[in-house]
Amino acid sequence: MALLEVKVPDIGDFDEVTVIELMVKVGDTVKADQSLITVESDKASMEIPSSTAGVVKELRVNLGDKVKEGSVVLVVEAAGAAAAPAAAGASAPVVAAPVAAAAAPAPVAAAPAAASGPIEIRVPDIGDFKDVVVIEVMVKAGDSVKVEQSLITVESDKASMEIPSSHAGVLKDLKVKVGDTVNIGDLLAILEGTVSAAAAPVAAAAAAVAALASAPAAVATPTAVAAAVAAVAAPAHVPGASTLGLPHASPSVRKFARELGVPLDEVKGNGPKGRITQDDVQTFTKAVMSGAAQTKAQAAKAPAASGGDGAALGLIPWPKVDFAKFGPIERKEMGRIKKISGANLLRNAIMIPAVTNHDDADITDLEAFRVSTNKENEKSGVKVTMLAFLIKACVAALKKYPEFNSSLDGDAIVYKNYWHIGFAADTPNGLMVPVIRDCDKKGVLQISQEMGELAKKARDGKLGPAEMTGATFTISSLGGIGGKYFTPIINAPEVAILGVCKSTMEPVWDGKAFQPRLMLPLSLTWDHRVIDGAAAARFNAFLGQILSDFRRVLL
Ligand code: CAO
Repeated sequence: MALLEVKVPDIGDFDEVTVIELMVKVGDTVKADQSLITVESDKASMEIPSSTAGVVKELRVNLGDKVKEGSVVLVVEAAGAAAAPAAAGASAPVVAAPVAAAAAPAPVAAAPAAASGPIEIRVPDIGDFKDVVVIEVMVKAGDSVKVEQSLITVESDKASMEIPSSHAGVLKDLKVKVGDTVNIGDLLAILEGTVSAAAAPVAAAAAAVAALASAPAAVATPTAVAAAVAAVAAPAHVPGASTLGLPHASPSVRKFARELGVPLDEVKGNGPKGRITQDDVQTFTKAVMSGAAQTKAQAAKAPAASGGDGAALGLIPWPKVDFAKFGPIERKEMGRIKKISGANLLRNAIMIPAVTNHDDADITDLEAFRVSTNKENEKSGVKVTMLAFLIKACVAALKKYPEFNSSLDGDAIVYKNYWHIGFAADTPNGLMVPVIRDCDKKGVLQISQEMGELAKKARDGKLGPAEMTGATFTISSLGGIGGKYFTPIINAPEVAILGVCKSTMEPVWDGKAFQPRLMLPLSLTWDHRVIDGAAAARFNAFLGQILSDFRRVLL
């Protein structure tokens, strides 16, 4: 078996290009024409294919290496006679004819290269390529264009390249847009000419392309052609020509992203110099599919945490105000948790026909019991909180009024025979809702203990997804802070939520006299699609009865 060196083919005018991706490793079996590495200049990126089939024995390049024509990429043990250096008909970039040599007739690019007047700019000879896709348009009608300034970027499955203007002038009419496919000779743009002729380098490079195209078919591989076209598109320096805005990725990654419909400019590149790799595209796709991330297009359609622009709801646009006009400001991006919970709250606030009932519960005796229990249990380290009693009381009310422990599923109501209670926890990163499971089976002490542990985990940012899912009802307590009543937002797909505020001593009429009683304000928000107002009033009244005499929980 012969060992063959695979070398960088003729890459036109490029002195040195950088290796930005290694697509094979030692031990891999490669086919003839399979891409081995990706190289990149400031104007083009291209994949270098193998000239032979076989097994990779040695890699001679590393990421970041500079290579040029003739540099050895790797050593392959050829797979028998059949796979001797890729024969005619297949591609063979390593034997590409010297690109710059031939003095072929000047190609299509230029219409009469003279004087002023309309000038047609056409796609130069791009060899064997058919239907290359326009992936970026860098100019617009009205722009002044210089000779050699890049007009568009096109892409095949093996290379992306910029097509420059053969003339200077003012762009009158642009004939292509992103997504169009173009071929040799296609009209790209019409310029109003201002200078006399196409610049020599372009003409020379274009001639090189023509030479390549007129060479035997075997040499006109995508890579070689890409190199030649890149030579057309590779002036030493073109002010104003820019690849800015084009995501940094190899052609195959671009193609991969396009097939999946992934907006490449939204993908974070983790390759060298921030280049986007296939792994990055896959990670992005997984995140979008799992709901952990959104594309900009999705975010624009869905109401975002900050309100989106309301267009999806047919609302007038969100007011855009330059606050700095009125005084000093500081802008801070919202954290991840706030963004996620904001989007959920907005959906729930908009989509649920929610009503809130306010009521008071007399917790005088319960609070006395709580205080004495805590005294007795001082040594245990577990402090019983009012919220733990509320959870137990709510489970009793949910059992009596099962529609409060249900969810809507299309036209059906799903009643749950388990009682997992979520509680809103205020954390430095935003609101979180840990869930205590099977509260019907747990005592107040155990609930207090679990609540303390979960609240700590929430504040430390250590809650796992399983600890935040599966709730059948939620309680949001602001009792430790203050306030009288509020209107909590239902945590879909639940159908009700209880808001609790700070208890205060109030004079309560007992039929004969006013008595000082500790009253707890309750605010119950419920989904009117599932629950009626009368049921909500009964639920609150029942809850009040339990809280005023906790023995009822046992009934
Ligand atoms: N009335 C009067 N006092 C109350 C009370 C009430 N309803 N509820 C709690 N308190 C008291 C407690 O007894 C405690 O007092 P002591 O320290 O003297 O014993 C103090 O307030 C602090 O309680 P706490 O907040 O630490 O404990 P908790 O069990 O009441 O609440 C938790 C735990 C995690 C729910 C709470 O810390 C929290 O994060 N609350 C905010 C929830 C929230 O943000 N809701 C809004 C959601 S909508 O945006």
